[in-house]
Amino acid sequence: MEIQESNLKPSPPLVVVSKIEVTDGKYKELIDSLPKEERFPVSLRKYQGFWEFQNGIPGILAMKEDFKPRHDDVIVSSFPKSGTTWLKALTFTILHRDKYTFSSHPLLKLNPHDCVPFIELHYALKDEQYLETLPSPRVLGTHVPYSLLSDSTKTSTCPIIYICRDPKDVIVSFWHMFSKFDALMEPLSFKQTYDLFCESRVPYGPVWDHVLEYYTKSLSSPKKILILKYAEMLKDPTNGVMRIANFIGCPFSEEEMKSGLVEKIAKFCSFNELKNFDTKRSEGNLKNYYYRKGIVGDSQNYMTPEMANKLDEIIKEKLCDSSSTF
Ligand code: PAP
Repeated sequence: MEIQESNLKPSPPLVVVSKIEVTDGKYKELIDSLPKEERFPVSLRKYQGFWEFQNGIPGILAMKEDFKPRHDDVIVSSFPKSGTTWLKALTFTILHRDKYTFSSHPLLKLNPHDCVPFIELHYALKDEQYLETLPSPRVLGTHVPYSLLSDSTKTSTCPIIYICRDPKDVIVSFWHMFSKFDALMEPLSFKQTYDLFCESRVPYGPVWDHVLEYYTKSLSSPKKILILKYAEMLKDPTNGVMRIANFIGCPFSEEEMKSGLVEKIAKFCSFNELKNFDTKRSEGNLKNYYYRKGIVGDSQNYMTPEMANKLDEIIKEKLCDSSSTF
């Protein structure tokens, strides 16, 4: 079944969960008992090793308890600012390539986050029923670490694609995005953001544990979790498109390959194209924050060599060299 644009809800930025009032008494006592971080502009609490928006925790807990994927769902996951929007666009386009032509594609009119909603966001908004209204096969997104996914998600056969990116570039992207939310929260300086990252005290952090959990699980369950690296994807997007298609069980036929479809999808979901679609449909709109530069190594323009080295050392130590090349 085709996705009807009129049935899709525009996806608010995930940061709105930080403003949801927690009225649900069910989780209040637990949340109040968790370690708190107040230096981030919105209160964070540490739950099972990860810092989360205090007001987003009920959504994460409800999702963990309740969410049951369909057998043909595809889940895309990431630490924020690691290439989520790109991965959503690619996976959606690859999975639904028989349904839409490029000239009348939903991504021309909708942001990838509208086509591929965040599961925990809809739980946080108490609107999880919305996910049930989406036709199969669904592509669904999450920023939640592997350990906080529901048991059904972990034991189901539905594939999980995880994208990771050099944390130094993640920090820069993260800082730019949060600076744009000055109407919602007091912006931090770059140095303050960097320091909080080094201390792991940022939403969904520590970033290294987030990566490590999915990475470790992918080693024991390579059919369940595919790890993609932002820098590799940027270098060879065509290869990335084929890897995603193979992993989710819809490899390209010879005919499709010959017609150049793989390259066409890579181009359709490239930074310039997605940004262009976004600019056309939402002039000056908040959503422009999803597309900034889309490059590797922008951290060099923000961090001194000492700052970069310190972070590289932390990453090396925390990842035990297991996936230290992003
Ligand atoms: P989210 O967590 O808010 O969803 P996410 O999409 O993970 O953000 O990351 C945004 C980054 O991906 C931005 O990086 P930058 O700030 O360093 O520029 C954005 O520019 C980049 N990005 C978005 N789309 C693409 C794309 N098609 N190709 C490469 N990079 C992209």
